Amino acid sequence: MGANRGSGPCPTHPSRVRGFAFAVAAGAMVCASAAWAGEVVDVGIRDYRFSPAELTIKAGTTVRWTNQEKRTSHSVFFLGPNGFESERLFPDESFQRTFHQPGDYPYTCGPHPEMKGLVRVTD
Ligand SMILES: [Cu+2]
Repeated sequence: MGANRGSGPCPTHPSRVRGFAFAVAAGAMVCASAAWAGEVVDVGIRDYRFSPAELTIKAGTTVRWTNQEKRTSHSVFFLGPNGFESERLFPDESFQRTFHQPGDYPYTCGPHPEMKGLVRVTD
């Protein structure tokens, strides 16, 4: 039972229709509807970089990654024991995750491990 338990994607608010599948695969999760009212922060993906690569947000905030490339697909791949990978994002597609638990959430891109990002969640 890690500290990040319960901070996975919200199963009742999937960012994409097919997102439900990995939400279930990620295991038991807490999904507070109130969190949906939280702020949404955008992270762009272009030129093989997450922009901004590092982000500090308050718990309850949703981060939305959008692929802004012309033709390259990427994913958002969270590392660590509760890690999981988003589906592949093609240009103009996005993925979002609401962070309920404070902590550091390092991530990379499945097909491009040289891409690095970090979401820091505070109280
Ligand atoms: Cu990538």
